[in-house]
Amino acid sequence: MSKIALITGATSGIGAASSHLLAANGFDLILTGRRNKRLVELERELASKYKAKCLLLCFDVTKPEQVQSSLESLTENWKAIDVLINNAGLAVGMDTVDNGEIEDWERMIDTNVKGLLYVTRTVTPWMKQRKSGHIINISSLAGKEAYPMGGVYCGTKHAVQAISHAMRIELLPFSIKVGTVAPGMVDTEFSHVRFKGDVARAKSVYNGLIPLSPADVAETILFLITRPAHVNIDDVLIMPTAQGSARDVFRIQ
Ligand code: NDP
Ligand code: 8X3
Repeated sequence: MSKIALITGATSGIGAASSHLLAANGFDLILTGRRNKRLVELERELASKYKAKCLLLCFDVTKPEQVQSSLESLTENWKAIDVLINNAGLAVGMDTVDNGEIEDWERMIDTNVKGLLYVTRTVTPWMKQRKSGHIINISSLAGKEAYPMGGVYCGTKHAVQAISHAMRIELLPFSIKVGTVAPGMVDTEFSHVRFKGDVARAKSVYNGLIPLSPADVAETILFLITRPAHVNIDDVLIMPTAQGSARDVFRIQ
């Protein structure tokens, strides 16, 4: 029988790449995001390339009622989720704490922290009942270190690390694995969102270096979720070769 994986933020970047790789490896997929058109296109592509079985749920992770009612609409078969990938997330704006936009902070905290919690709160009881499951939370290099102008984003990803660690301990009696994947720079729509559609600024982030691709991160996720039952990889920091820390990047001029 195929395993079932639920991926939040499947419409772009790391989530879309993970959807492709998991479909290619025989997973049935619950794909979620706010952009329904993209979900529909993704489902069509995965069906034609890999004959994948997909179920689409279009919801906003920041809205607890939407999260709960969408997930509760799943049939019992689909509720038997083996792998939950909490990937939906974003950075909005770059500024010092005294100048930051409150609306930007709220979007980051609501999506990266509260959204992850809402989804996890609904799915985890189903895993506990079956005494089986694996939760992968997508953190960031920003969950390992802080950098100026990114304080709130870094705070949300530090929260993801802390929440994941606590969940890992809470879920020990249920044989549920919890792991974090913390990437450095990945070339996705991330910078486009962070810089609010400023294409030139978003592109400049990756000037003169080769960033991680979303597929690089997806391969790491696949490795984690295909270890034997007695092995849990708690935490992975994955970086482009050209990046040594949030602020140490080697660029070819
Ligand atoms: P993308 O912008 O390409 O993808 C983000 C995904 O999150 C989209 O599918 C988007 O879907 C979804 N999303 C955002 N807000 C919401 C919401 N309110 N409700 C539901 N879904 C939402 O970026 P990445 O692939 O790079 O980001 C994925 C994760 O990786 C994030 O958690 C990010 O913080 C993390 N990360 C990214 C790094 C990078 O350099 N790119 C590095 C380290 C970590 P939709 O808009 O359709 O809702
Ligand atoms: C994204 C990586 O270094 O821009 O999570 O914060 S970084």
